[in-house]
Amino acid sequence: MAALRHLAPRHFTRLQGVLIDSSISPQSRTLFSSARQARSTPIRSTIYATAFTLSAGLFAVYYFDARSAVHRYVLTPVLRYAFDAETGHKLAVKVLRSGLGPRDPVTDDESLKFELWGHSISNPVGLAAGFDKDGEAIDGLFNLGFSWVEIGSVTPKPQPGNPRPRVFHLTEDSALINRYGFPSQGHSSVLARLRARLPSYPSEADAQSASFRGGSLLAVNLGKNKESPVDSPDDFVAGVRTFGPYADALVVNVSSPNTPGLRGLQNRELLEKLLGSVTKARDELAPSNLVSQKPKILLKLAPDLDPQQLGEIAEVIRNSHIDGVIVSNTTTQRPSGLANTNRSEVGGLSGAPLKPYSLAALRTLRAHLPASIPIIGCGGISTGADALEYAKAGASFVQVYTGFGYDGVGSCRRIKDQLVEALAKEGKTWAQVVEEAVAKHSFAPAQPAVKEEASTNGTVAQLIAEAEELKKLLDGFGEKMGKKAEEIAPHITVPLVS
Ligand SMILES: Cc1cc2nc3c(=O)[nH]c(=O)nc-3n(C[C@H](O)[C@H](O)[C@H](O)COP(=O)(O)O)c2cc1C
Ligand SMILES: *[C@@H]1O[C@H](CO)[C@@H](O)[C@H](O)[C@H]1NC(C)=O
Ligand SMILES: *[C@@H]1O[C@H](CO)[C@@H](O)[C@H](O)[C@H]1NC(C)=O
Ligand SMILES: *[C@@H]1O[C@H](CO)[C@@H](O)[C@H](O)[C@H]1NC(C)=O
Ligand SMILES: CC(=O)N[C@H]1CO[C@H](CO)[C@@H](O)[C@@H]1O
Repeated sequence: MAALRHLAPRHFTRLQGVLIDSSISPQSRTLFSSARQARSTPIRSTIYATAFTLSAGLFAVYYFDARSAVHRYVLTPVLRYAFDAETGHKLAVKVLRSGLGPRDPVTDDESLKFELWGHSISNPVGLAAGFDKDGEAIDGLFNLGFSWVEIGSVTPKPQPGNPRPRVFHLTEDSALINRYGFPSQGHSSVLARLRARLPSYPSEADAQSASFRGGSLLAVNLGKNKESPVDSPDDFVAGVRTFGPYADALVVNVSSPNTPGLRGLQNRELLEKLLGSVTKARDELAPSNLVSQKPKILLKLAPDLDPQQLGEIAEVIRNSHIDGVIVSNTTTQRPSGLANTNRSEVGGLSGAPLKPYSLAALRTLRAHLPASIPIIGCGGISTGADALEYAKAGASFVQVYTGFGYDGVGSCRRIKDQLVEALAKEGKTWAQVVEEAVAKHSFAPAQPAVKEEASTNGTVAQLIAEAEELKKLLDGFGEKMGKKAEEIAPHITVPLVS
């Protein structure tokens, strides 16, 4: 500040010197003359001022429109190159939190609408967990056009996560590797933020969902503290009790690569216990005066489970009161095609290279879960075509993270526009595509029971047919017998068939 004060008068003096010096160079003369003209014609300076204000205003309009190319091609890459991955991310959250973030200015197309748990959702593009870990930018994120914002993972107590650096860009691969280790400000900070968002007088429409916006849902991803026992559901149960009244959905994970799936009775029992405790805690929540429904419970899975493990998990889910599944978290696998040398960093890989793994896990799981349990697709989605691919595999809607990080604030709008176009080409709505895929690929409950029914129906029909044959025969026989009997003793009838 002192330096500025010191500098400013000197500059001013020099400028004044240029303006009044008669022995000026041709260049300064130009400067001089234009400056004098500007000074001499107030109208012109007004025009300059207006032009400046207008262009600033235009930039603002451009900036506040999330679709603008400036975000995708200028601001987002600048953010990426000017800062390390984590600082860039933090800055983005700060801007979105400030309420000065850009907005999606377009109403969602009718073809994107779908129904979920009795809610009408305006589009199928959600934000995955991990971007807004502490629930700082919820409304800024909804403003970008997401229909689902999932904050977290939130751990009961605050924890710092792993040492930095813990996020790595693989730009050529459109991917990220992270080993954040769940840094979290803890339940009470995040709860305070959720409470601060509550409208003072929730209207009828508001009360439909914890997002307090029509057509969109708010989810909280529940985490476990590092020092908590691996096999205890307590942290998740605490999460349900804390966030239940403020969320439309709560997400618990069994996606740690350290838990090697569900092989063996012990792991199966562990999952049964976890799902049982969490759904029980939800059922025991007092009815909320804010949100009309109790929160749905979702399970988030890793893509690194093999088909047999997924089958076992699905069986446990079918016998639980879980409302849905998110497939998937990041992968610990490293596909051979990765170009960036950051591929050798330890952590979870996300973005484009994750897509085949997530899709494969989703397809397997869809075949093991009945149509009544929705699956949310996540992993490597950055275009409308990606989203549609997930819908055709039976995902009810999708989530993005890495694609959003690379493409910037307009990413959600762009995916939606591409989807509208792709759906129009197919002559279907999102809901129709999903409904067809789910009907086709889902686990058909009690397959053998259907067969039994069919064979039972068959047997009954056969029995009836046979009985009718028999009845005819007997009728005929009866008639004959009757006649014979009449011949013998006309007053006696033989009731052979009643
Ligand atoms: C930097 C980073 C942090 C993440 N943090 C979390 C988290 O805290 N909890 C969680 O459930 N998933 C977390 N994820 C996983 C994402 O929610 C998502 O499942 C995964 O990145 C796959 O989607 P994508 O390919 O679109 O990024 C994180 C992902 C990234 C890249
Ligand atoms: C690896 O990731 C770090 C952190 O994002 C980044 O600074 C570095 O440039 C990346 N390396 C390469 C080769 O891209
Ligand atoms: C997701 O995967 C990463 C690494 O693959 C792992 O550290 C983490 O525990 C998993 N679960 C969640 C909820 O992110
Ligand atoms: C069996 O019959 C019942 C009752 O008529 C019917 O609802 C059901 O669809 C039939 N099942 C088959 C497989 O035909
Ligand atoms: C965020 C979080 O709590 N992740 C957990 C996912 O589940 C595994 C196994 O239950 C835990 O070890 C992780 O800490």
